Amino acid sequence: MIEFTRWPKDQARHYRDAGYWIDQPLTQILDAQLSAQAEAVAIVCGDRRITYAKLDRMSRNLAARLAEAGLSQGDRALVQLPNVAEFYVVFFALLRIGVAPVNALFSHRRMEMAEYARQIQPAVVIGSRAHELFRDDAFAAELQEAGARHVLLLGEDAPEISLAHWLTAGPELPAGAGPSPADEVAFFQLSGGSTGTPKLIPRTHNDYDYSVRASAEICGVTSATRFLCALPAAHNFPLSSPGALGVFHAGGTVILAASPEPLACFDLIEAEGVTMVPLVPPAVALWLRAVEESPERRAGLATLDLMLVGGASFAEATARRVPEILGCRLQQVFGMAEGLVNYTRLDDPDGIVFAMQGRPISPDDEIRVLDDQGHPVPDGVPGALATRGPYTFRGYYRSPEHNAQAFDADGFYHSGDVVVREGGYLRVVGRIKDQINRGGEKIASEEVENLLMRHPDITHAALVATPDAHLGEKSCAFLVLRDGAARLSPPALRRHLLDAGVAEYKLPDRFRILPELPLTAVGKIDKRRLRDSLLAETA
Ligand code: J2J
Repeated sequence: MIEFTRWPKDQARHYRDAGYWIDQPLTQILDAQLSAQAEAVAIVCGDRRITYAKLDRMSRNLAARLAEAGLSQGDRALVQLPNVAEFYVVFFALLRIGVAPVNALFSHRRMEMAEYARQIQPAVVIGSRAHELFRDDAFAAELQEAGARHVLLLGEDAPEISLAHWLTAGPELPAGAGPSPADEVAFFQLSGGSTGTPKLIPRTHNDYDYSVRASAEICGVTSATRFLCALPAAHNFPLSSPGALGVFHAGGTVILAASPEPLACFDLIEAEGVTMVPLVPPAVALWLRAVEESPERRAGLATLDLMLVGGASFAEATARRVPEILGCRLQQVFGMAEGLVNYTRLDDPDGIVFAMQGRPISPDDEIRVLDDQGHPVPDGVPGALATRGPYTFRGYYRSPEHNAQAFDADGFYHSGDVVVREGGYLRVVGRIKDQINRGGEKIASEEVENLLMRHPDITHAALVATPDAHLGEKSCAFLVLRDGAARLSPPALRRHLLDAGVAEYKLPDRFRILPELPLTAVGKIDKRRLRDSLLAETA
């Protein structure tokens, strides 16, 4: 079994007694639909309409072939697929034989992928020829040298390594194969991160399944729901809040889009009768603008009933325009891949729906809002969010030092968000973690700083957030150069980072060279002063 930090026994017992943990594997989501409505369409992907029966068949085919190839419970997989039906096929296939995937984002590049591989030592890697890393066989060979037994690729013809081939009928699933027990690790979620290396979040069947079931109910998902997945399918929000899994749980249909670009999405909404869509705030702004520019576009959105917005801070003024301009209801979501998810409720008054980021899913989500000394603050006063509960993890994978900082003695996870609590609802008002939230994409400052400092001419680096009208935040890197170093241009700096293999969304939007970085009284880099200096520049 895969090691992870378990919940204390008494809490685990309570979560079972309360009916949150029902000891079913996540594959039960599919099994249930197979008996209920096998011929209903589960996924629309381009021209393909994939029924629940077909989704089940393809994922069983892959599971059986992988089992025959020697994969079994406790193995790990590294998966990187774009928004295609195969993403869900592969997810269920791996879970069916107890293989735990890391689902990397398609925007991840060599650095992230190599780091995930280093951490989980995957037995199988599933990628796409459409990604630069798998365009030729060099990276696949590297992974195989490091121990991966199989690399399967979407868009490949050679049967031995063609994902499409592995999805066709082959051997029977061996009798002994099956999902890992429900209180063991099902898969790893990706942390937005605030440390030098990307961190992985072990999620068990029990905890994730509860968050999915409860989310589906809170968001009113039914078999009539037609859900547009335009955010990266692997991300926790479109996967589980209520996400594609919540839609499969209720027997609805997931319609895949390549990106949240409004015009392509509007066409899909009209053609497919989409009823529900999760979006990040910058995408909402694009959708609003597209309808404001051409009001006749609104008619095509007639079926759209509910827009879920989360991932980054969402201005109340923009929130109010969602029903007004797009003609649908709004539900705010404040969630995290680590666990805790908050929703405004469908029957909440406007004052809450537009101004708050929601309240927790579960009556047993415990929330603490703390001051600098770790003491609880009263309602209405901003403080740091700490939480534990039936679907909030208890430790990053193999990261004892970081866990010692991220968790307190009571097992509460400190998310690094600054929130205000009012009447049980939370509003996100700031952040204490060293992270940049670039339109919902999270950048760990330390990770980029370390890469910058690998440049021979850079002695100090500090990455800070700057306000941005469209993305909410962009990033600016402050650099100190080695004495006598020639000036470095922004393109040269970006090239240095791209050569290091980092995802493009992590590239600093701006660079500033300083003779030295300002320090706080205790000798740490004074990021507040750096941020203020940027504000002064634009003022
Ligand atoms: C402000 N900040 C928010 C919000 C997340 C549902 C929805 C989102 C995520 C997600 C998710 C925010 N307002 N409404 O996993 O299941 C910031 C916070 C939080 C971090 C988590 C889900 N919603 N955030 O965004 O793991 O800083 O998950 O701690 O990517 O995003 O990021 P992530």
